[in-house]
Amino acid sequence: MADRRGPQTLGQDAEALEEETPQMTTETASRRDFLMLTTSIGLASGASAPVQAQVRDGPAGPIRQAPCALEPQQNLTRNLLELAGLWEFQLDPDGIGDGKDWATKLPAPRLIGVPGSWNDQFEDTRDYTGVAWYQTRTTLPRSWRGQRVVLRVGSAVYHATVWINGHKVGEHQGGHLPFAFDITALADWGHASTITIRVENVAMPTRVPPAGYAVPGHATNFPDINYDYFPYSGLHRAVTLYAVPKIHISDISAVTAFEGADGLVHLRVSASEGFSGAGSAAVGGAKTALSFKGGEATATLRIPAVQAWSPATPHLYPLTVTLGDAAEPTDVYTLEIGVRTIEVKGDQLLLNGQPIHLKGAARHEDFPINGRGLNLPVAVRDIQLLKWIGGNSFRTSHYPYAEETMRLADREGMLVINEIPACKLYFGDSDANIRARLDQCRQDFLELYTRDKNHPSVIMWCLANEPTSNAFVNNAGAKLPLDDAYKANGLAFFQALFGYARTLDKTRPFTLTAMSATEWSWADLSDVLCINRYNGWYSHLGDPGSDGALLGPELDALHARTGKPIMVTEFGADAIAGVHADPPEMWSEEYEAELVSGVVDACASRPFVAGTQVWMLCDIKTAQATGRAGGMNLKGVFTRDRRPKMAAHALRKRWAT
Ligand code: BDP
Repeated sequence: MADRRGPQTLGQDAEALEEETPQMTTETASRRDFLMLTTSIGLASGASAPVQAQVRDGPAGPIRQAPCALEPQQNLTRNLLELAGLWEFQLDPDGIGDGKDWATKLPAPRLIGVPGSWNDQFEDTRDYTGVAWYQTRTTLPRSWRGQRVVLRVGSAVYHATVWINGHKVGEHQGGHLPFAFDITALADWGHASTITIRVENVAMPTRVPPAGYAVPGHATNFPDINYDYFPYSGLHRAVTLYAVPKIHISDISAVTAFEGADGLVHLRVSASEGFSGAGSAAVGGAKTALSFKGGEATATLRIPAVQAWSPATPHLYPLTVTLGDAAEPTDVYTLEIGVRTIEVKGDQLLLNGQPIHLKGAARHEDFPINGRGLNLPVAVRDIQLLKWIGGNSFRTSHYPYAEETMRLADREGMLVINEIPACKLYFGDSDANIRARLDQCRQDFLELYTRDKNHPSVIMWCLANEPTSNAFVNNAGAKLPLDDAYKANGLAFFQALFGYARTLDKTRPFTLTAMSATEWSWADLSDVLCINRYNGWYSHLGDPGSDGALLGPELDALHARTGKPIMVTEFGADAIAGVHADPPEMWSEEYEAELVSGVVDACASRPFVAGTQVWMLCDIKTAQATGRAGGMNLKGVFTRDRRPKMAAHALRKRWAT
């Protein structure tokens, strides 16, 4: 049953929240959440938590977590085998597979494309979010023997359990981020290995994004979720096996700065096995020796007459780190970096010391049939569409995007607001639920930061989208008034989350995006205030000019109160491509174009507005709902098949010319 107890205070200060270990609870799971009882996730994360998934009962020696800081690469010392293709697949709606050893062999599988969401691949899986099993077989090449062999999953939404040859190696919770296990101890040389991954995406109030907290009988969506994108499920990104030398580079952090015309690269490298010994690093003609002690080495490299990274000149430098002797390296890894700085000064966001205005869109990873599965041509095309409208930026609404997209953004000079999956957080249920969500948010940020910290395109982290102040709806559909405990819960939560995130990254600003009813005490923790506004759509119906007209004074007041830079990170209207009306009517292309133009003009005349990002780049699939024609959110300025609507032309006129 969903928890309907009123808001409770978490304890007033964030520290108390930070220190106690959050507990996953079954208390609030709804009936269909029976899985909670069988999977028993038992989170254990926090400021000092290990980065990756938990490790379970591998029998043949220790199964070790593998860091996901470095995307696997094929080079002189490393090998990479991607397991994309047709996998065996079986739904398990009754949760019987564990007891019947499906990890060894699925009894009645069909074939499925990986990567890809399962939902649109079959008729009976469209709205299914329960347990499903994936299985494939491959043979490890003999040449990998003696190396560390790692299995890495790029994204499994939402909870995954992994087996090799029937031995459980670990679990991971939270979609959209990679996790990996060192499976060397289980490698069966000379025989085919069976890899099994059980995935489920059941909506629960203890998950992020949370779902299932609305009062029963008042479901507003089908499937019943509380966020506005389809709950696509499955193996969404590459599953890879890779081999690295026993002593290998496990992490690289490169923080850049300028000194006169030179670029500085402050480097921290981690190596496995507590390696102590020599290495080297090279970037942009600069070279340095590295001296490892206990697996760590630091150095600063100076690139003379550096070319700074920016949207206009997205110059990237290959940074190569070597372990051991450069002529006969133990391990080598090459990473592309950009030299740039980002900071907030007064009411300005400064890139390389100069005020920058972000123009662009929020997006989704969404395309027919693939669902949320990796689709490289679409990822490439979307950045071209952003450039076509004159954009220089996007937000990874509402979850981390594929690593390939982040590399594309670096190369194409896109400024990225990188968001964890904390969409529509809620603070009105039990302490235990709120703590479980905080725990997951911290884990998500830790994993995202670890994965994306070296991308020059990432200029800001977004720790939540539209935490809800007004979503607790009673059976009559009325919104319940907020009480002080609810507000205090939210504030303690965000103090803990922002505080934790700021200990990891001291070089980038943080934000959350605030809807009109989000508590200002929460949003004010941001370095750049980000607001989402839908005047002319959810209010002021039929008046497309209202958003721009109302935003102007609101922005001025916000600026006067806080003195911070402000971004409008969402605004828009649904438009059915091909529907026209004069005078403009809701759902017509003219209405969307007029609304969007009004907001862009209101922002353009205010120098403290650091960015304007339309909601959204392309139409997306979402849950079925009143107001979601065809199960779609149609606020794209391009259609789902990437054709421009009038609003895209209006933006192009303003931004690209
Ligand atoms: C905002 C949300 C976004 C929705 C959008 C909308 O951040 O996820 O899709 O509104 O309603 O509230 O279209």
